[in-house]
Amino acid sequence: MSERTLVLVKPDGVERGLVGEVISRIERKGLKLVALEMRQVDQQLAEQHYAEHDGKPFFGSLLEFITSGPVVAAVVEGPKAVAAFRQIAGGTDPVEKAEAGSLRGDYGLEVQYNLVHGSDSPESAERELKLWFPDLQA
Ligand code: IDP
Repeated sequence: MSERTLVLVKPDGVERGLVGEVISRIERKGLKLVALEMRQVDQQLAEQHYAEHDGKPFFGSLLEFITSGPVVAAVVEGPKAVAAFRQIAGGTDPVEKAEAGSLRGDYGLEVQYNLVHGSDSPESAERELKLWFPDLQA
C-alpha cells in the first residue's frame, strides 16, 4: 500500500546547501524518489499552493519567501509516505515544535524559514501533486 507526497526544499534550504541532506534522509528512511526538479516558483503557483493560508497575517511574507529563489520539488513514494516525511521534517516551528533529529529540529530556527514542505495529508498530497506535477503518471 504505497502513497505519494509532495516534498519541497524551500529557498532557504536550497540557499544553505541542504538539498543533499534532505534527499539523503528521504532515501535512508526507505522512501523512493519518483520525480525531482529544481524550480522557480511564480506568484500564481505560490498562491495556489498556500491557498489555505490566504488571509493569515503571514500569508504575504510566505509568498514572498517561497518565490524568493529556486526550490527543489520532489515526489516521494512509499508506505505512509505523507506521515513518514512529516516525521523526517519535524514540526512547523523548528525550535518550539520540531524534535532534534528532524530536519527542522536540526537545521532551523525560525518558523517561516523552516527548510522543507511536506503535504499534511493524503488529500493535500493529491491536490499538491496535481498542481506541481500535472503530467506525472500514477
Ligand atoms: P507545515 O509547513 O508544517 O505544514 P503550515 O501550518 O501549513 O505548516 O504553514 C505553512 C508554512 O507557512 C510553514 O511551513 C511556514 O513556512 C509558514 N508559517 C507557518 N506559520 C507561520 C507563522 O506563524 N509565521 C510565519 N510563517 C509561518
